[in-house]
Amino acid sequence: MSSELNIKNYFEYAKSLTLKAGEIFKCGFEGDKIVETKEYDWDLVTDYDKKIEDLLIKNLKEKFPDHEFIGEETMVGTKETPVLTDKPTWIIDPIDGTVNYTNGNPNTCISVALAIRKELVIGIIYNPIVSELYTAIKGQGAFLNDKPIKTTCNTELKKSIMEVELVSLRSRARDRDIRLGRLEAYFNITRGVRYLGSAAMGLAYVAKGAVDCLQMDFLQSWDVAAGVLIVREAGGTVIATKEDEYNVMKPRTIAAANETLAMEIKQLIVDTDLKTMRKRLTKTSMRRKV
Ligand code: 2AM
Ligand code: CA
Ligand code: CA
Ligand code: CA
Repeated sequence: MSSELNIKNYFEYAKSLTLKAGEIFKCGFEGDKIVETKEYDWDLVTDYDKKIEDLLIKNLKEKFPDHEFIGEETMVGTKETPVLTDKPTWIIDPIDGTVNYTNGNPNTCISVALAIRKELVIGIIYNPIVSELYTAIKGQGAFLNDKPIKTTCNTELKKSIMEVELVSLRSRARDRDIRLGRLEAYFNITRGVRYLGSAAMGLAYVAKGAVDCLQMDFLQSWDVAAGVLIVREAGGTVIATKEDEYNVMKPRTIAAANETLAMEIKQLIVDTDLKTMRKRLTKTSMRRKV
């Protein structure tokens, strides 16, 4: 069993290591870097993504040799599907918002989380460019630069600012009309729609109340693990809008907000998706008739 004391030790070490990694992050942000495209020309990776992930994993491994690791750049290289075991597992995104990072846009960060027995117990999101360190230990609240943070208690979508994610519009052509239908609904219903371009920063913004809620699709565990715990510890919830139970290893379609607002988003998604499918069916049958 990992005692509270162990978790505190893991946290203190990971926090100081993340701050150190932040110095490298800043060097790459301000200076020269090698930028490569992955599968698509809008999906980028830099030499700093790899440098930062290597630094984090190498040091954590040395300090905690029996722990497991899931890091974006390591996993993508192996093409394996990451699996969470009962062992303490660090879930790492060395640069979340790499496209912003390469453009000198400060909405980008390092995301580090620890799960023990498949439960998130530590979340750290660090944006070295604006010096924001978001932290959470399970059961102990969420903090921005050591000051407690809370999600908003706004329970009406029509009075909410909503963070969304638009990458899936490009990467998943077959879901395009579903996503566009939802976006139209968000535009019509909410007070405003925002897109930062960093999933982890989006969750951090929900946690500190800079946006009321967030809805995103097709993310990976490393995009969200730290942010999920930080939102929960800030009094909010993260739900799977398609499944009954939220699973950090399958964060396909999620909503984050206070409980009431998250449930309102879930219902809106069900209703809007149904409308889109009906429209799709009508279009298909009209085409057949012509
Ligand atoms: P990344 O920068 O670590 O790749 C951008 O909208 C957000 O979506 C970022 O958090 C980005 O993480 C994430 N994302 C997930 N899948 C992506 C993809 N295939 N291409 C670009 N960004 C992706
Ligand atoms: Ca990436
Ligand atoms: Ca990411
Ligand atoms: Ca990344």
